[in-house]
Amino acid sequence: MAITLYEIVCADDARFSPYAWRSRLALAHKGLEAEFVPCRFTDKAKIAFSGQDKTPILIDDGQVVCDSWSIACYLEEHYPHRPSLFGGSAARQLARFINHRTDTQLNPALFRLLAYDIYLRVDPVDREYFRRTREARLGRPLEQVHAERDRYLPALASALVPLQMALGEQPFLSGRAPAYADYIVMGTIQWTARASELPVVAENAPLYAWRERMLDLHGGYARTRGLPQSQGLEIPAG
Ligand SMILES: N[C@@H](CCC(=O)N[C@@H](CS)C(=O)NCC(=O)O)C(=O)O
Repeated sequence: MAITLYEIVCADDARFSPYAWRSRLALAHKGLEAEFVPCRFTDKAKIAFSGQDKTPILIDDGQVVCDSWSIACYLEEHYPHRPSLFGGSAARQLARFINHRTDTQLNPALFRLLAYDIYLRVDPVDREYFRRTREARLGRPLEQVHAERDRYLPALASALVPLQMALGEQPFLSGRAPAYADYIVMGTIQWTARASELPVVAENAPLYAWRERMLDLHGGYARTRGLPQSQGLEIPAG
């Protein structure tokens, strides 16, 4: 039975969820095909079967797995003969650290810069929900956060420093070959690229060269999949 992944989409069908991109890249790494089911933020009834209200959600052989980290662990355990996502238990624990660091430092630093762009890109039916929940999180109106964005750039630059340093020394965060830690951070890069025009990655930085390598992986998966409908090169939903 085919694997299914539920994920949030923009109004133009672009796939921009940083967490769903982690799962997409984990599936590609394992060489697993999947069907991708688009969800709006307010499509809570559509995902109620999962017993919680967030995506990504993976369904495989009747098993429902929520949360991108749990999905990665599930894929690693259930598809052990395919390329390893972590490369051993110590590497898995380090990837977990990268997961926490990205969720608590990098993504929040970026979210303040992206929030208003995302608001403009989500489906119109999601706008009131997105504004209400995100303004509660940010503590002020989206327009105000947008107007103040220059003030948030130093925090983003500082969250990127350890990534730039690591990638100046090795081709991937995981060393010579990409693994799940790379997919965690690439999810964030895809989120930015698909939801905004924000130039997060300067062209001459190690992060830029890494992103190019990441975009090329798995037959150019991150370059060609999940694009807005108007730019879809091949399988628009996949
Ligand atoms: N820890 C979760 C976070 C998932 C998450 O926050 N997903 C967002 C989409 S990117 C969501 O479903 N939000 C629904 C909402 O805000 O109502 C993971 O790693 O999968």
